[in-house]
Amino acid sequence: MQVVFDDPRLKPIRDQVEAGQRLSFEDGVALYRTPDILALGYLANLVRERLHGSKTYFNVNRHINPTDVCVASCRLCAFGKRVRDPKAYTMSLEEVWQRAGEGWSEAVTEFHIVGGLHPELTLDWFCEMLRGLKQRFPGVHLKAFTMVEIAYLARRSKISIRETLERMRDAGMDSLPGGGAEIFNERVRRIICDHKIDGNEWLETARIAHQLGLRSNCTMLYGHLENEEDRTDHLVRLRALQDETQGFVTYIPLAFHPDNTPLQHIPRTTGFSDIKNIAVARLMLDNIPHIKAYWVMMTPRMAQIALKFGADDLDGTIVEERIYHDAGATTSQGMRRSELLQLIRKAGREPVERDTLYRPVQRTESTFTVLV
Ligand code: V47
Repeated sequence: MQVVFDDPRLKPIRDQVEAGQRLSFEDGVALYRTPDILALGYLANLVRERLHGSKTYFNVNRHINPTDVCVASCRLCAFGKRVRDPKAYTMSLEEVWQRAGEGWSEAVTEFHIVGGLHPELTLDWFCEMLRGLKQRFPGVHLKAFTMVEIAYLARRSKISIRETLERMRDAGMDSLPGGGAEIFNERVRRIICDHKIDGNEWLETARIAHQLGLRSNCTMLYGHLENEEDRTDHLVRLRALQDETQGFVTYIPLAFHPDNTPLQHIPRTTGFSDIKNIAVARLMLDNIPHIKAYWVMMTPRMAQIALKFGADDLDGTIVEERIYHDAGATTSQGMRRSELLQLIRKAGREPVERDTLYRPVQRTESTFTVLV
């Protein structure tokens, strides 16, 4: 099929993508600036199908947020609460373990565990939580704690990030989710999350995790105060670390949801920019295998469209999502496995249930085996 490219800036990029060559920072900025979303989609889909054909991955997972108490007070966030806020909650260990087993009967393969930066919960408490989960759910992968949580716990425990990660790994942590990266540019980061670790510290924590053999995801928060250069810089820095460690599994672009945050005057992102962020990522991140269209964030309909614009993954069943719903998300809090299958098929793609590390999962009734 001969696709007409309206934007002349995309012609040399097209040649490079077709030849499988790496795109530069300048190319990234041009991709973010182009209004030619269909040409962008064509190129991103070319790469997506080269890597994965029509396969579209999802998993059966459950989110657990043990606490929303957070000392950071980031302007981007509607989830974190001060310790004395009457609306704040902190689960006991028993509650975490009980919550993990609740919800739908479908056997989960992953717990996705993240929370606020609590001023009192200790590293030992989190290790106990992990050990208790592993004991009760030995077959479930524990994807737990953002780089920000790891760095915070290391500082509070007065030990290195390496030792913190080693202790958590030994307690049962299998990999790390991609949150907390936000945007690496210091000017913008200072405004949206000034009490968090900076971009270099986020990358260094990921580097150490990868060196210890732990895989992780990575994210970028867009649609607030950042510009095209900031976004491209973020992707290029993730790509450089990936060249070094090969530790990132999936990249997830996260659209800023402003409701109930101090930045609620900022308008919501459009479907156009959500799709564009998927496509540019697929083209720039030539060394990260998977691009996730997080359906909670994008809405299921836009996530379906994203599957033709570079994304090959939709995330999972989730069961109970809080971070985006506190910030005004109108999507449901979870989705059944059968609904995800249908969503992917209706988008003209081939669903593949995966575990956290993208090994196919085969189900018989309510049990599952990971095919290695
Ligand atoms: O770290 C917080 C972002 C992240 C808001 O690794 C917000 O598989 C938008 O990282 N509007 C948490 N975004 C979510 C996350 C994630 C989600 C799904 C899958 C994976 C994975 C990771 O959400 C936070 C922050 O970057 N966030 N507040 C907000 N108001």
